Amino acid sequence: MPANGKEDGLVPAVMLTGGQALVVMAVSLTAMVAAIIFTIYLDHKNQVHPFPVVTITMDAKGFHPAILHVKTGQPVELRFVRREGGFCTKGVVLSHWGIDRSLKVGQVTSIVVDPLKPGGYPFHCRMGCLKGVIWAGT
Ligand SMILES: [Cu+2]
Repeated sequence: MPANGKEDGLVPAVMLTGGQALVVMAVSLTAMVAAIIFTIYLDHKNQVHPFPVVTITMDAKGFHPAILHVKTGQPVELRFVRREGGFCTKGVVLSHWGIDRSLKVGQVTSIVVDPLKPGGYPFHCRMGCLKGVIWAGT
């Protein structure tokens, strides 16, 4: 039997004294903490884009895609690309967030939104004739 019966379940193959068991535990804990810190570091390093990006082109017929499916509670970057110079594609309105942004022909306009609750978040041109919706699900 080891000096301290409690260590039996931890290291059954080796008989450890209480002091040795403490050292093993300390080393394991240190390794675990180091692994966690390293994982966080790697995550941080790899996060070029911390949230999803969706590109939406816009022409006289509307938004493409007009229906987006995203995750609730996570920001999403919408990249609007205006394909033509018609009056309808001059801007996009995301009323839930109070956003009204002008779009320039051939340019990318980035808008980050955060759908906090599941459901539909409509967007449209300034007159409301071209429509789309962001569906936030789980
Ligand atoms: Cu319009």
